[in-house]
Amino acid sequence: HTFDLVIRNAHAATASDTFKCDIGIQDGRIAQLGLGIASGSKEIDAQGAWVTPGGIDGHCHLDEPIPPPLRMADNFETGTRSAACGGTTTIIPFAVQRKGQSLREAVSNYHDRAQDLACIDYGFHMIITDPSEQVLQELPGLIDEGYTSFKMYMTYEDMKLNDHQILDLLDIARTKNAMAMVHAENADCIEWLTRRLEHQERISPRYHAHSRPMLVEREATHRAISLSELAGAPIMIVHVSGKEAMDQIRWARNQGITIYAETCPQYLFLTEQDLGCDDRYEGARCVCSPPPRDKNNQQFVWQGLSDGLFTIFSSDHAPFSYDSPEGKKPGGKQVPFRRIPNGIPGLETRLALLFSYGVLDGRLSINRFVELTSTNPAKAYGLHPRKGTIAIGADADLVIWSEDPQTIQNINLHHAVDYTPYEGIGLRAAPGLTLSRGQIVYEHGTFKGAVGQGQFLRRTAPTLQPIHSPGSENQ
Ligand code: DUC
Ligand code: ZN
Ligand code: ZN
Ligand code: ZN
Repeated sequence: HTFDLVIRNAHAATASDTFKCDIGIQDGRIAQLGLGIASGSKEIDAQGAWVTPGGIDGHCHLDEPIPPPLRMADNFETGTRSAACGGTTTIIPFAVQRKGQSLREAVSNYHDRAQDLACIDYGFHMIITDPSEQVLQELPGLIDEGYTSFKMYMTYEDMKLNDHQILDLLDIARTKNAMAMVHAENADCIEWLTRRLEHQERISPRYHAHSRPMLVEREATHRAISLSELAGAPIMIVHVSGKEAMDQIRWARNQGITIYAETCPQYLFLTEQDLGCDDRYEGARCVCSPPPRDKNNQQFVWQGLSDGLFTIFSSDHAPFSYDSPEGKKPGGKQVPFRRIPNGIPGLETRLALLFSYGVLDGRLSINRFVELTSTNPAKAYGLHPRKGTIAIGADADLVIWSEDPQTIQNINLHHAVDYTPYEGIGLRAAPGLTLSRGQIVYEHGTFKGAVGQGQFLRRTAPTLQPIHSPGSENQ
């Protein structure tokens, strides 16, 4: 046989094309595309189903060390297993710098956490929490070694940076051509609102949303844009939740400022009401930051996905079990919203939700779907063209879609979290088979991969084109 594996009768989609073909795979890479190609040692008949590049989740949190009793439910084994079962073949989680720690220590700690456990390929963004003089000197070397992106927080007491610190880091992003990611929420406004709510004894989960309204995101988004403009370095604004933040991004692009933007499933499928309409604690399940907004904002986010305002679509998977002293009930207790760990799981459901409600419901072209979930994250984070496309020479990271109606149920998911915020949502399609470098890692409900098979990806500089106005590209 000529190939290790041939996928016959694929309806392939990339960010720019759709075509019917057979896909010849050799040594983990795509070796030939065409109709009637030679035989493989193994053959899979896709029977005309959609075949897309494996998903790249450019924003997820796994096994981050956090103060006890809290602990993330997913480590690199359960997290990557869940990702693979949802059609994702590459993840870029975060290596968090603790205060006083060098970036080198932070990154090597994460290698230890991932190395023997990851089932799919991975890189690390750094999270910089302490940009001391030594850290500013050390950062360029780490970028050269393939950690070509880092995240900066404008909120969270233990993570937040001030504007001066952000400018120092953006200056390095500019000279080293790294991708700077920004979590844009105004910390002082959130703290002031939180204290006011606490004085009013408004502490149940639903008040989390009241403590961080759109205004605090809008302000920080505009400030992040200003800092980006001042430093002359493009930024990726992560987890954009609705219209007012989107308006700032559109404004920036109309000024000729290159701003990239990410959104996530929670801003399409959840609303503030999911945090509760009364004081019941169940709403803690959907506590994440920024919080989900309202139905109107969901429609604006859909519009931004279709018209090019958004560059990428990621999960922001942050895995805390609900009924757990390590998760949403710290120490076993129902706590005031201030102390509920922020984040929801979503690695496994990201692609099926966007494919069903975006592509099959006619809101997005299949090409735009591929761009948002795979090609653009590959370009933004220096993995393209090895990852993020179907092309000769690219890694054989592929999804064969199955258009069987089904319902999301946590019992069918492969993460270690005890709930999904998307329980009961219907799907028109889901990944039926996932290949990671030519190996089947998921097939019809069952994980087929192997622990430790994932490889660390040394990444290059971003290769996204500058964006100067929404809709001027990506369509
Ligand atoms: N918000 C974050 O900033 N990070 C993790 C999860 C969340 O909700
Ligand atoms: Zn052979
Ligand atoms: Zn964030
Ligand atoms: Zn996050």
